[in-house]
Amino acid sequence: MARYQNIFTQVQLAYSPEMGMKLPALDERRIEMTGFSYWMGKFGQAQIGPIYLGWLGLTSLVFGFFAIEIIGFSMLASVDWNPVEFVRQFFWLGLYPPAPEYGFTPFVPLAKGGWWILAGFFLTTSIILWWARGYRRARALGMGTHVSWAFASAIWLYLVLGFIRPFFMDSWAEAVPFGIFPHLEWTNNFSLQYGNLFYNPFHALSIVFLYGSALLFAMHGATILAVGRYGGERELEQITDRGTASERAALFWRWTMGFNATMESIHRWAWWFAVLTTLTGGIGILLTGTVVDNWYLWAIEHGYAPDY
Ligand code: 07D
Ligand code: 07D
Repeated sequence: MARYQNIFTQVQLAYSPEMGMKLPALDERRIEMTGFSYWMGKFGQAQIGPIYLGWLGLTSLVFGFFAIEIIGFSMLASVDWNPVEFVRQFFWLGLYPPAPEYGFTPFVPLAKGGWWILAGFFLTTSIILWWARGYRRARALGMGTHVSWAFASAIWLYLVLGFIRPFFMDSWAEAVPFGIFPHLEWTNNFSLQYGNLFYNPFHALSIVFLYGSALLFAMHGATILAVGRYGGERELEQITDRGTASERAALFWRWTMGFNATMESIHRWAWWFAVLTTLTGGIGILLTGTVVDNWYLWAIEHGYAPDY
């Protein structure tokens, strides 16, 4: 049997499915249906299922479906219910929040932004239920809840953009519209309106962590692949034994830059960089228009931009 396995040489098991260990917290809500897929096996495990779909997962999907329906039908209505135009113009169609005269009141006529509030409510409910699902599944497996807290950081930025900042600005009109290009236009206009986001130091921090995440992911992914021939992805033996893939991986970085992460610390680096991208981002957006009206003027005043 091939010992050095990669995407081209791997052996795919297709016998009785692996059902996982017996856990007291696992109940009948697990759907025991399983199957095998050759092509999924090229990307990850060939085995599909069993999947757990409890109430949190089910309700999350239902609310997500409501949100997508509202967004989709609003977009369809905006092209006079013409399906051909809907497909042709899809990337440019949008569902917009209420105009500034409605302030932050929840009671807005549906056609005047009420649909946006409703869709946002359903999407947010769906996302929060999905968060809770992840948290509960991790607990049921006796794991830490790191995935959930990283997801919470993304949800923080999402909530700042669509709810928390509009609340402090007392206007739904500040929130992001739904739609592919409409949300990019919002991003561009936001930067222009508040004096160029490049002068917002939290935007800069967020970029540092975003770029840092890509760099760390590239380094870590590449390092583990490079020691795949020594079984680098089988982590436990790697940590305790000498002369292993893990030790070579560490030595590679110590030789090239004089310092190396450990098997544990590299994952902490990755987690923190990803989490801090949206955490600092959310702070930067929340400060915009509430505390700072024009980042360029702010930057000149604080010696962050040159005063030409
Ligand atoms: C690869 C994992 C898979 C996830 C995907 C996203 C939807 C939305 C909705 C048709 C990395 C699925 C998308 C379900 C469909 C409708 C109504 C994750 C991966 C493939 N953006 N943004 C995109 C969202 C904001 C910005 C793409 C969401 C802010 C820029 C996609 C949110 C600002 C660019 C998308 C959100 C902003 C994009 C690819 C929420 C500032 C691009 C995303 C909930 C942060 C890029 C045409 C991707 C693009 C892009 C989704 C918020 C800026 C449609 C769901 C308001 C500058 N954004 N975005 O791959 O190609 O993520 O746009 O907050 O250039 Mg965005
Ligand atoms: C959006 C978190 C929410 C997502 C959630 C996921 C679903 C889909 C379905 C999978 C992304 C929900 C998922 C619903 C599920 C399926 C099928 C994370 C999100 C909960 N910028 N900029 C950032 C750069 C400029 C602007 C961050 C670079 C200009 C605004 C990032 C440049 C102007 C905002 C970043 C650049 C401008 C940002 C986003 C360069 C436009 C934000 C981080 C080189 C002209 C956001 C503080 C992120 C932010 C943001 C990068 C330029 C505007 C680091 C590299 C000057 C308004 N920008 N930007 O992870 O936090 O987003 O700012 O020019 O709001 Mg910027």
